[in-house]
Amino acid sequence: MAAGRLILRLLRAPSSSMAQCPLEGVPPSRGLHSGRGPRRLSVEGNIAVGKSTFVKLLMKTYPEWHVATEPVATWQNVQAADTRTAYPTQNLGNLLDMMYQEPARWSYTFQTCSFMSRLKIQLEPFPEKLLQAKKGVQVFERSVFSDRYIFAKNLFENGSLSDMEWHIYQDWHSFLLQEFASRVQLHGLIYLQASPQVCLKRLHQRAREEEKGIELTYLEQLHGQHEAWLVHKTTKLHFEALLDLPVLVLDVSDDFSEEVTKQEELIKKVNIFIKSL
Ligand code: UDP
Ligand code: D5M
Ligand code: MG
Repeated sequence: MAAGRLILRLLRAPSSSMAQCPLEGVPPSRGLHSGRGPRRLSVEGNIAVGKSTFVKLLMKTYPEWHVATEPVATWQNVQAADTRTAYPTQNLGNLLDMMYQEPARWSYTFQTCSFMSRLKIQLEPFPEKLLQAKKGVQVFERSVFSDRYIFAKNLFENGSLSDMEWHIYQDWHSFLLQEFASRVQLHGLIYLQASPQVCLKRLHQRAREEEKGIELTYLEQLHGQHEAWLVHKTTKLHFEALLDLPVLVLDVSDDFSEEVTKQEELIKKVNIFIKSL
């Protein structure tokens, strides 16, 4: 049996929370990074908490880093491609909108689409600038893991995915990520934390058309999923590589989009975190 297969057991994360670390918000070094290749991080957090704003700040501060934003535009405009040339041939519609309009009909389809787009991004070869950098850093806006442990899990729990869909989803998610384990590995997570109320305010401010029906209850559910996975560590995980993954919790309740002092404070914590990996 391949060693990777032994990993696929139902495992539970240890109960200790990085948020309880003595150095506020910064976990101790776990030595997870082998010293070769870039450090790979994912920025996690509720809808509209400020992930895109935050990764833009990282790009501005560290132009040498490689940052992959969430492929929302792909989901808003799903294209059928010619099977031989791979050129888009037909616009199939806005899957993000379809999911919010009819969750029970489209949530499973959305999971297949979002997972595939995230997997492709996480599997992309390292860009040249990262290969040349001595200590390269690659940052993803969300990951194949939040797809499952935040969204798919929540959609199952709120009834938008059936037992059958949830079972099939978990089966292929585990299988594929076990196969690609070393290539999708992350070295740390940055959790942007704010109350569901703050997120709702920012969501209204952003005014993305597809999201106008989102209610506080949905953001509360997603907040609970983030806290369970990244703070309380009570979410049952299925990949050994996730179990001891360092988590940097950043409180972004106060506006950081225009506040230079707040931005500097966040960047300082990220800096210490990266060095600890
Ligand atoms: N935003 C804000 N203050 C912040 C962070 C974000 O007002 O400290 C606004 C941002 O300008 C945008 C909305 O909140 O209008 C959602 O931010 P973003 O798209 O970055 O959130 P994401 O969904 O990527 O987490
Ligand atoms: O997230 C972008 C939008 O996409 C937001 O409406 C949430 C939604 N999203 C992202 N991933 C998923 C999955 N896997 N299932 C359901 N909905 C999802 P934002 O937080 O605005 O960057
Ligand atoms: Mg975003």
